[in-house]
Order: sequence, then C-alpha cells, then structure tokens
Amino acid sequence: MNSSRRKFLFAGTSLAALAALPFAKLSANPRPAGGPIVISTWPNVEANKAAWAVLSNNGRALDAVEAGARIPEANPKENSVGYGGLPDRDGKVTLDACIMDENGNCGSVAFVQGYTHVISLARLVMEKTPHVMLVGKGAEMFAQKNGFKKENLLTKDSEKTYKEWLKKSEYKPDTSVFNHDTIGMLALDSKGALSGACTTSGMAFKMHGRVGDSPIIGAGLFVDGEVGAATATGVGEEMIRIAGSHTIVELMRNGRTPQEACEEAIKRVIRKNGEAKAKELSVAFLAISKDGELGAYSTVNEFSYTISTPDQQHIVVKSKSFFS
Ligand code: SD4
Repeated sequence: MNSSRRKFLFAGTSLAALAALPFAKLSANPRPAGGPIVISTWPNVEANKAAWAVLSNNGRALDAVEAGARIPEANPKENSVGYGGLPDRDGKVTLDACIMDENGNCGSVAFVQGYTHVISLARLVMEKTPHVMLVGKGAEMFAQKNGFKKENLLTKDSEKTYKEWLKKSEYKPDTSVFNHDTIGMLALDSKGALSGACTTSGMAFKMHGRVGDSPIIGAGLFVDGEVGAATATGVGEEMIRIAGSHTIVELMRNGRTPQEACEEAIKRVIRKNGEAKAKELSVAFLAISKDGELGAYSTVNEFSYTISTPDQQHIVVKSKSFFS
C-alpha cells in the first residue's frame, strides 16, 4: 500500500509518528507477584490508563474494561471507534460493542447511530434487560430512554475522508493498521475476576447495515472465568467464520497456552482463505488465561497491543505474526 493511501486511511496520524512507536519488550513473566493486569488491542495507552485507575484501586475488571473502552470512543482522532469513527458507504457512522464478565453475563449492541458510548449501552443491555443483544433503532430507543446523549458522530475530518473515498467508492477490507484501531480490552482484577470489552465503528465504508465481529459474543470477545478470555481486531468477517474468540478460550480449556491458542485460531483463518488471500487480511487475537498468562498473534506483521501490570505500565508491545 502506498503512503498516500495510508495517510488517507488513517487521518490524523502521520506515518512518522507510527514508525516511531516505542515498542517495549515484555518481561518473560509480566506478573511475577500476581496482581491485576489489563491488555488492549493496538497502542491504546490512554485506555489502559483509565482501566488501570480502576484495577489499581482494587476495582472490578468489568468496571475497568468499560472505563478503558470509553476513552477511544470519545476521542475524535480514533477513526474506527465511537465519535470520529469513519462512516459506512452511505456516510453514516454505525457503532458496535459488547461486554462480558467472568460468569457468562454479557451485553451487546450493534448498528447503533448517534450515541458515542456504546460500550456503556452494551453493559446496560446486560444489566437491565432480559436480553443479550439489541440492534439499530431498538438499541437507540433504549439509549434514549436511559439518558444517553444523542450526537452527530461524523466529525469534519471523517467527513473529509469519506468525501475523498466517494471519488472512487472502492471497498476492500483493508489490511492496514492505518484503517483500524478498534479496541478489544481484557482485564483480570485483584480478586482474580476476568472481564472483556470490545467497541468499534467497524470497517470504514462498509455496506449500510453491515455488522462485524466486535459485538458478537464468541467472535470479537469471549470470557469464561474458569478458563480465560480472548478478543479480536481486524476484518471481522474472518473472526465470525471461525467463532474466533470462543475458539481460543476452548483451546485454552483443552490445555493450550493463550499463545498457542491464538496461533491456532490465526492458522485456521489462513487455512480457510489460503495463504495468498490471507496475506491481504489483517486479523489479530489477544488472549489471557485466568492466571494472567498472555497470548497475541496476527496474520500480518502490523499488530501491537498495550499491557499494564503492577510492574510494567501502559507499554506497547509488538505481536508475533504468521506473515513477517
Ligand atoms: C470489524 N473487527 O468491524 C472490526 C474492525 C476492526 O480495527 O477491528 N477495526 O470488523
């Protein structure tokens, strides 16, 4: 991909800034003395800080992941999450999110327009309704009833990028880091409880009505307090096809380490697509066991994640990948 296209896809962040990202080395055992831990997809340092503020005060993992996910949702410069997310091909910003705790409680919203904090809306679906998932108008009515603020999420920058895109109107699930920074966040609190959250505006310039993996429990996120948790980022259709996050947790249940489980899920995506096509598909998984062991793996070599522990706080680490 040439650099002008990259700039176009990732409005607001220069290539130089991305190249200069200070990838840190993760210590072999990131949690020598136990304690809480939070990991998130991409360089989501500010989100980790918000989650860490909860965890370091003996707070709940569920509160931590919600607090963390709200940070990129509110940031107009994050162009694939919340306010400032790139729109679909009809110029509409549509958001997806889900949240899950260690006991299998979960909530999800999809195809939501006009409300920034869809992660909190997903949590409310979990806590205040007999359902798991609300979509579209129904989710928006539920948001309105519960006092969520209605706003226009299309920023001037996103609109400009959209108008550029309209000139050619070509949709291709893009493999580039410059087109996604969806946050999937997993946390283990000081009492040993796990939770996860995932929130996105989805693939830029998708068809109106398209929903990806991020709000699908088992695809973009899965948590089982007896085993561990996993989350995903990238071309959501691929995670849905293999029920990716659930697959990883089941592999861990059957004895794989989080790293081995993430690698097996990515290899499954590659086997289903063939190597030539898979090279064009950016898919990445993060996982954590109930004891705090980590795994991360991606198809293409562009994925990084952010980790915070009592010893190493808010550091960005480069993931291993199948294709170098
Ligand atoms: C989706 N998985 O809607 C999301 C996109 C993504 O960073 O991860 N973007 O398919």
